Amino acid sequence: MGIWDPANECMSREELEQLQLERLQATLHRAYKNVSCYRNKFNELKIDPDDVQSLSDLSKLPFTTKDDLRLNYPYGMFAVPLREVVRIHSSSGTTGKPTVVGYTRNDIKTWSNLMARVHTAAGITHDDVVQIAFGYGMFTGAFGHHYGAEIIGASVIPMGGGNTEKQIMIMQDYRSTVLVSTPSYAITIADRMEQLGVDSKSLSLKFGLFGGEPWSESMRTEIESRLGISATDNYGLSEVIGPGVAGECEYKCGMHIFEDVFIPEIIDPETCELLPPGSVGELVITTITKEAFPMIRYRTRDITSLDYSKCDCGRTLVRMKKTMGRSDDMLIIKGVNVFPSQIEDVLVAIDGCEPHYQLVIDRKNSADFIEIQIEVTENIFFDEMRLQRAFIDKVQKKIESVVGVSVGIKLVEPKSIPRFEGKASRVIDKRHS
Ligand code: DLL
Repeated sequence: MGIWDPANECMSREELEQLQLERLQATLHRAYKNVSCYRNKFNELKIDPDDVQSLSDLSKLPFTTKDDLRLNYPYGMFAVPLREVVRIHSSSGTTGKPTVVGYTRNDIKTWSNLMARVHTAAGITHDDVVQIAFGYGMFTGAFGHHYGAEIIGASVIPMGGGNTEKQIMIMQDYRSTVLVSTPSYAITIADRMEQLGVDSKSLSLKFGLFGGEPWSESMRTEIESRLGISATDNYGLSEVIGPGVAGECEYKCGMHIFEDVFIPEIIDPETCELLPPGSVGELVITTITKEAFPMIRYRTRDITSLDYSKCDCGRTLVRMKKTMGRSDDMLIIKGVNVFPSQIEDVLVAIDGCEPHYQLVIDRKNSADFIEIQIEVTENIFFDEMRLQRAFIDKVQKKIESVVGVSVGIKLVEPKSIPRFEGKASRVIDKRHS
């Protein structure tokens, strides 16, 4: 498969590090000069941008967090005057004010180029018809994918999120070859197709580019077989650029991070210490080419690890593993750390479980208790009690062996768990209500 930007995606590590250092130094100077939040933080630690003489000096710099963005709402983190900003997006904060991000004309070019890399790595070419099923609006997902697909010359259908039946009709009539959405929406579409009696083989669909939320390998297998496509993962976040930070190639062995534009680090989320290559921890990203909204050591809260080994696709860029989820989504059940994605991975692989589930956390006799509500296929739901009991036992044992805490299982009727058109929200925590 092709590589969109071989000069930047296949550099030797030595060349790449030299480029990163030059770009980092330029970014630090610009941020220090133009953004008071960075200037104040650097001054407090008595750090001058000139103190960064090597990439390893990056670890001396302070982190940037979502709180910094909130405190500087709306435009305080911008490094250019508003007249140079051509686009504003914001992230979907669940509490308080959203965070606002800006792009100059050059930033939009950078973003489009990054997204062209994501699409090319996933196998998309100018012959494809790309149906974007993300909401166009403040969310960065739709615009980013739209620009990338358009730049490589594919035919873009800006369908937007939701309206599942229409999505399917457009897929049939316009012969879409690529679906871009969240993985959970891909499942919603597959379900609806099944209900409508639409066979995926009758469609022209070949590829799915999914991102915006964690999803397990089992979910990938499920989506690939139900939609008859090759599904790749792509990652990003609005604070850093939107989608386009990293994407999988055809080998699907981690998402290549575009290191000529972003420097990734992995830290221990508790101690904030930098961890050695290969360790699992929180991803921290520094942008090194962005003009309007440079981010220095932004704490993403996403838990992953980095793999520097060679990839057969020819890209020399480091790969990040599928994220386990965000450190703030991690559940602490009886003192044990549990990621919803671990539970999903087990569930989706079990025959008879639908990929629709909800985790309800509560306190029972003053101890944490997690109940997993799982939608099951019709035949299991209506099976006799004895068989249902055996099924529950099997699921319970499998999950407990993976997460290491006891869990309760409740089978629920087909189609009773909410479906998602955007990012899924599967955890109901009743402990503090
Ligand atoms: O979700 C950007 C995006 C859109 C990426 C479409 C990929 C596709 P935000 O709304 O700011 O931006 O949310 C960012 O979503 O910190 C992760 O926790 C999560 N996330 C995004 N992509 C993935 C992924 C967009 N592939 C937050 N796997 C991030 C796991 C993901 N989590």
